[in-house]
Amino acid sequence: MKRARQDDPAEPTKVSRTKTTKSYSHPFNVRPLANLLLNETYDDQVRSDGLGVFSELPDLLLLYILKKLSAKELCSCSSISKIFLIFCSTDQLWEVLCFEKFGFTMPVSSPCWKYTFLGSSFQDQLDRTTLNLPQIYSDHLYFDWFYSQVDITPWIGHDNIERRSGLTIDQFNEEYNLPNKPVILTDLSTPWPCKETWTKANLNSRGRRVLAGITSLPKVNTKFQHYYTSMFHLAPPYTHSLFIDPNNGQDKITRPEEYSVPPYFTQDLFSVLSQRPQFRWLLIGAARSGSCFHQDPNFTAAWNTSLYGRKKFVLFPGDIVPPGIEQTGPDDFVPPTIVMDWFVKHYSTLKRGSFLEAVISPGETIFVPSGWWHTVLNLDETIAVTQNFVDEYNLENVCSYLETTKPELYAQFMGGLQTQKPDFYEKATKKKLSEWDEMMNEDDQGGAFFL
Ligand SMILES: O=C(O)CCC(=O)C(=O)O
Ligand SMILES: [Fe+2]
Repeated sequence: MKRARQDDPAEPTKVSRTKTTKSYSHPFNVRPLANLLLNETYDDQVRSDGLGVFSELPDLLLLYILKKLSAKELCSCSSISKIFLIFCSTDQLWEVLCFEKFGFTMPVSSPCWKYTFLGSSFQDQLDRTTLNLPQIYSDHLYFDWFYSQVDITPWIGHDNIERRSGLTIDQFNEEYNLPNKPVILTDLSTPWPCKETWTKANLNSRGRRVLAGITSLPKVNTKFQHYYTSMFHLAPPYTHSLFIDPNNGQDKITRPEEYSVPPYFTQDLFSVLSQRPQFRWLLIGAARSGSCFHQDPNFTAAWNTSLYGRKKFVLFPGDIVPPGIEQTGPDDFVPPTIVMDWFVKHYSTLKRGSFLEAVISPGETIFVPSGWWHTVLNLDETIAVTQNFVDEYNLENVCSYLETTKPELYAQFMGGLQTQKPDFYEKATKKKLSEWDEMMNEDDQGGAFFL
């Protein structure tokens, strides 16, 4: 969730004299919890007096209760005390109310949810500096706001992923696809019609409807134009993916003919499946939104081309679980839920060079090989296109993943390969035979082997 703009006079941001350190003063005088350690004179009584019996509750629980209130009730609670005013002004409470009130026809009136709900004139009347608000310490109240403000420029300019152009298909396969190594290709999208046609204005003018979802609210069928406006005015933390698939009717905003699959990625072994997993997406994201750490579905590889805006990628090889991720099984991991959260908490603690990172600019394509962990932060408003694919180079990874975790899909895939692409069926099954042979050979050399 990001709302406040740097130039909003109601959201003051102090810039220190040293220029390099910026101090972030929250509009309602909230500080991160850790700062409490620095305040020896802090008087806890302020919180107890302000919240009464509710001061016994942890902040998260109190916010959970306040989330049940209507706008009118929140406004009434705001007048109980200054501390209640601070809690009741938290933007996450107003996000839900805004979507209930406006759906995806949000008026573009304010960079924060509360004032969008109440109308911009209300914001004009409120001068928080005269309220003399007490300081309060809470991560739950502070960080949403902080993520919308924090300087992200130190995260730019450390690119260590190779950039290449003019590669032949053989060169690409030999240098990147076979070794499963990321690369940025700078010359692939030049002839694509979508470079002209997928502008914000043009996509909006196509007047289509999409099934759109936001946070925990149910998906709604809305005009793409409304969805787009709401999303960019009040940016949610995630990149939104809309399927590019003329057959399932989900996304008639774009058509596959508006771009062409770059020659390195045209092998598409999942095409043997009659019902294949979704594999191509239009990605739209506001600045500071993104995709949290993940490995791509079914261990497929992917290419991702930005058409508008810059995208920061951070990648780790499949056998190194990135910091901040708890992995308990192959398909079972808990990523940070907000991309900005990962960048703030983990990115700057990493040793430079111990992972891969780069910013891709419009027109550039990144190859994300099979199994690589990646997270993406949109530095600007972005429109991108991505496809996942299975080719002969990642076939083995995909097969061993499917065999252990999705046996039904595995059986369909093997069946499809056997009838439609027998060479690849052999390739997919040959590896297993040789493993079997190895075991038998080991057995020959003296090990006991029971069937
Ligand atoms: O937000 C992005 O561009 C990354 C998308 C991605 O990694 C994916 O769709 O798997
Ligand atoms: Fe991905």
